[in-house]
Amino acid sequence: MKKTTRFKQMLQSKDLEFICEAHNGLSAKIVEEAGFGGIWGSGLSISAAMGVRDNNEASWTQVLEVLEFMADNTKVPILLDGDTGYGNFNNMRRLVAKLEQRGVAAVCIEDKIFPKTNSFIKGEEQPLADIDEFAGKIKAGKDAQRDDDFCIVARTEAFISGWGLEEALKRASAYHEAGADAILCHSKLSTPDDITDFMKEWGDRCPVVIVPTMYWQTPTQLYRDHGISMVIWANHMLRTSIRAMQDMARHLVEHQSLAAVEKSLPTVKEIFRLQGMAEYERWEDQYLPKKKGGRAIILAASKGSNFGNLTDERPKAMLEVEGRPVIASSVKTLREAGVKDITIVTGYKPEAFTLGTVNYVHNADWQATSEIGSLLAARDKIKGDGHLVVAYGDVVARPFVMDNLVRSEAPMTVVVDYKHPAKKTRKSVDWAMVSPERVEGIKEIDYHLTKIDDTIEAERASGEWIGLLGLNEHGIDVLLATIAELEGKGVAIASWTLPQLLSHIAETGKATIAVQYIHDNWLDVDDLKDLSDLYRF
Ligand code: SPV
Ligand code: MG
Repeated sequence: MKKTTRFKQMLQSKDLEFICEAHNGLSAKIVEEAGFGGIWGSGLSISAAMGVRDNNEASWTQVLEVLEFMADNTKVPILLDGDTGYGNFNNMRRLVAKLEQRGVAAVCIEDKIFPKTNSFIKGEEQPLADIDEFAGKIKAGKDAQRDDDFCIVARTEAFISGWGLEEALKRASAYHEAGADAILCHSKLSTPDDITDFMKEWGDRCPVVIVPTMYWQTPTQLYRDHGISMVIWANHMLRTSIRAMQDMARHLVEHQSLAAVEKSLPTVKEIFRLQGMAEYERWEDQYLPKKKGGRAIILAASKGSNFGNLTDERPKAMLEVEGRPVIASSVKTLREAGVKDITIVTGYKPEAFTLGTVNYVHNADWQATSEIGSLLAARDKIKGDGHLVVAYGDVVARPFVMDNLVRSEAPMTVVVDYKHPAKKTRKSVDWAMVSPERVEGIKEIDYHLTKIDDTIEAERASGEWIGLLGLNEHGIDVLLATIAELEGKGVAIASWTLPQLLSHIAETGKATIAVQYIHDNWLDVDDLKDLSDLYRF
């Protein structure tokens, strides 16, 4: 049902209806969630929340901006307190048009002079509008509305300004005749006498709305008994929040601690809920490209043999450059590529690993086993949704390298540097043999790995495997099946290296291992020179 139709129904229903003040998108949501069927866009509260007076200090378009947030954030109708209509008949026409465009169901205008002052401030001193002029304004508004159900509530301030019942009735009749959908009869008395006097004479000529801010002690049944249509709780969200904020601010100044108050507060999660984060997350799932790098296993069991006593207390993956462990760079790059579930396999000095946001698995047999032994220590993490990255703990690559790897569609993918110079200090290099032979400048060729071997001569190799392997769900199945098959044959698979296993898979044709070529943009940390390179990386 349209908000306008709903509001009109509320006005016209036989039941006494209640709407409650809100002054921004959040309070509007809170009012709606509490169960109110409608919202009062209070001029007093909206201006106060802006830090200005209820004297039309905020421009009408500024008020409109607030109303738009309120309407966007709720499904129940909003009755805007439109003050005097912010000008004459012409301003009223434009106001109604804009309110309809922004999803506001109804507007209430009061018979005072622009710029107005709040009714509870020197009410007697505020001149009333000329009756005919105000009736013309109502007509103009009714003629401007495009939606038949948009409502205009005409508010008379006859009691507020001290004119009394006769004037109130005269004005209400004129406004009703001009087309107003309801009359708001306002009073500043602490008793409901103005209202009950009015209702006795007015009868059921058209719906009557009241604002019992001052006669707050009146039992609600009295309004029913007098045939009132709608009650507006006009400022109670604002006043509640003022008290809560004052108390909290004073407490924090005084105690400089959250300890005594935290438990009394809504959680930060509750803020997120009110902001509709659940909806955002559904949209994220629907519209953001799915990052495939679901999980990563980083093999970091080895000590590192070229660092002398630097590795007495920690493995090379935990050596620090500028206060940051080597492996933290890999973790950061993985995260940036969307890989959230990261497991580090430790061996040597597991207690040295202090990164907080990753999982750890320990390969207790790290000295007797090799890379596959470490990988199998994290066996539970191999299978799962989406992509798996297997990385050496001492390899650092630029984010785009990792990004391309997790986006690969191939069952298995390795990253190969096509001309990384073999470093003299290193005992072995994982030379990759790739087919077909690389053609400079052409990207569309599907290169695949035939072998990784550290015994062939550099000149024969297509490049160097940099220690990054990506697998999709099919690739993971092949990897696990291959391991199971080898274990079944009694092969001591735990002592195999990753290159051995990848070569076996390539050679037996169990899966095609795609090659992503890069040049530079990565390094592995084998010695002190590498560490200083990482400093500049
Ligand atoms: C408002 O809420 O801004 C009103 C009601 O106009 S009153 O403050 O009672 O005038
Ligand atoms: Mg007001």
